[in-house]
Amino acid sequence: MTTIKVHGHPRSSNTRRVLLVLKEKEIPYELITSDWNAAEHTEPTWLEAHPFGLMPYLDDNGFTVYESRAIGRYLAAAYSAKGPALVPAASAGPKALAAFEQAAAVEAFTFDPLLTGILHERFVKPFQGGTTDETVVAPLITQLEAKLEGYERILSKTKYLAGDEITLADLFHIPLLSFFVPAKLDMFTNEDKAKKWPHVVKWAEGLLARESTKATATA
Ligand SMILES: N[C@@H](CCC(=O)N[C@@H](CS)C(=O)NCC(=O)O)C(=O)O
Repeated sequence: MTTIKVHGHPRSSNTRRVLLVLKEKEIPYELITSDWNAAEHTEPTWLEAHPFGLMPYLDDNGFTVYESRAIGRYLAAAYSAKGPALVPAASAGPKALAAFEQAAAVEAFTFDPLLTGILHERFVKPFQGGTTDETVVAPLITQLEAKLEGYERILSKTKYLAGDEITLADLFHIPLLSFFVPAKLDMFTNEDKAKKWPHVVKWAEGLLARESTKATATA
């Protein structure tokens, strides 16, 4: 078997999402680190595999796929016999699939945009020589905290977002959950806040303590 190649960067959260799935499923892989400063991801050969010129993409013996969440789903389907399933089996039926897809959609369309907006202000802008605009951050934090109340309603009933087994929907949160402490987001550390969503705190701490999380951490 040819080793799976991930073209991306260890500091790219979207690359990390893919590496986490590979680690969880114990699939051997090689990370081919792109030259981010030289914008290698915009070169013609890269665009052959990723038409939008972003990281990461995966090469499985000549088959290429991009978009971190699509890559995760590909790995779960192509390597279903290896490691934990991470998605409901077809035999589990449409209701199990719906539970998984709704959890995955919450991550992609609610959690990710809010965190991306906050991290853009608190990390990307200062890195690019600009300054954080806290008037942009404040409403995003308010929205995120309101969403954590929704997460609490889910996680007070089931251990993970789509039931009592971990799925891709949980794992997909890890790259941006890892930024809560460095981005000074205190929802899990401020006692008054944390007591509003104790099950979310436990879930997040559990995800951040996983071996796959530690193995893919860069700092
Ligand atoms: N939705 C895409 C997002 C990919 C993405 O934005 N990757 C970032 C790195 S984390 C990137 O390539 N940035 C380089 C750029 O914007 O030029 C995915 O999930 O793979």
